[in-house]
Amino acid sequence: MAVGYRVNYAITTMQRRIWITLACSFCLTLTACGGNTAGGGTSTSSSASTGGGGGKIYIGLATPLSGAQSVFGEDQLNAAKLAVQEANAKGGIKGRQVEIVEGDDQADPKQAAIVAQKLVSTEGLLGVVGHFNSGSSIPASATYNRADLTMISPGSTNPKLTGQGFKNVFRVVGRDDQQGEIIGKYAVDTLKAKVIVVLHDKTAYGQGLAEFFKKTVEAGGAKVVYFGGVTQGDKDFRAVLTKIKGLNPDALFFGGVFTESGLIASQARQVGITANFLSGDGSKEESFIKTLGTDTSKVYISSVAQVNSKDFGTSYQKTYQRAPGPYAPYAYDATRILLESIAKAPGDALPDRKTVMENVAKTKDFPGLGGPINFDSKGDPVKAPFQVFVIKNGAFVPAS
Ligand code: ABU
Repeated sequence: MAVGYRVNYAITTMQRRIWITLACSFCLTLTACGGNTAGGGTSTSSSASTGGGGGKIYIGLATPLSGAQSVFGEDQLNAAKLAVQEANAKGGIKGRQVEIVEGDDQADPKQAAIVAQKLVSTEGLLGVVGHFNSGSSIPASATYNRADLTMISPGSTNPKLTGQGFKNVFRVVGRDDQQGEIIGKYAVDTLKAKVIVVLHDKTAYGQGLAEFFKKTVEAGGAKVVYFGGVTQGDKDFRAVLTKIKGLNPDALFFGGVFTESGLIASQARQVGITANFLSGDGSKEESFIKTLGTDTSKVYISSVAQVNSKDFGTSYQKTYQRAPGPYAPYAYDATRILLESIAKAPGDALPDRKTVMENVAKTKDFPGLGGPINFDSKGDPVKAPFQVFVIKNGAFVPAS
């Protein structure tokens, strides 16, 4: 069935991963899900390869697999594995089994650059699903670009990613200029916010989304009375929140991920801020709700549109004994698009990396879980909606 490996190589028997320590500072792993490990998978050749590593096909999955955001990465890995297992069960691609080469970027731009270099150097690797964080995808994309290696991000939403003119870069989610507009309009049009505070985590994603949100609410007539950054990893935001309380805002927006947003939302309540709390897709994670506690009123989170695919949900639940997270369907679709683009090459021979990239660009009405997927000339999906969620009975549900 599906096979894969993690380069930087550590393997647990239980997870059937072979871990070979190459360097302690990064982690790419080859996950074996029933097949052999790939000989030659650590080749330093950056040339496009046909059938390196024993006639298998290798694709990369680059995402945070350890660290605070690993919940996102594991979800994407699970989904990619499902797509690969399905392809392998049907005989593979051009008669070859597919393996996933996992790259753990730890949601860290520096680690992402190292992972990208390792993936580029992996012989026989024909494309990458990833990265997740915009701050990782943007620097990694230049490395992949130099090697004509396709990357399809299942979650990076910063517009800069596809604004660089790279022909190898694609994503299956929308952009933060779109998301910022949706949540910004929700703040002014639906919540009638007039005095707004905007915080962000100083990352490419968080600050970028905060800027798009600010632009939208100001265009809508609201006043942004404070715009500032906080530090990722901090746990106590009460000093800045106490200052913000004195500004008497009616809305507080945070651009960043759940690791900080849950704390900020709950500590805002603790210091007496009663304003609406808004954030983006990086906050749509169950632990945000747990951190927030019982008072989940006046909380509004924009995110990628919820994909309701019964078959995928059932298959994911059966395989992993839990429901898929918001990016699982996107990682599943990104993986299937990559595999289809490899399969499209005529004959039995495997395409080179450039051909895969060209085939991805030609994707036409790919049957994604949320509807047909097409890419524009930048590599953005033609249609990739966002929606606003609230919390009801301990779960995110679309706002009415
Ligand atoms: N889109 C939310 C989190 C991933 C990113 O950094 O874009």
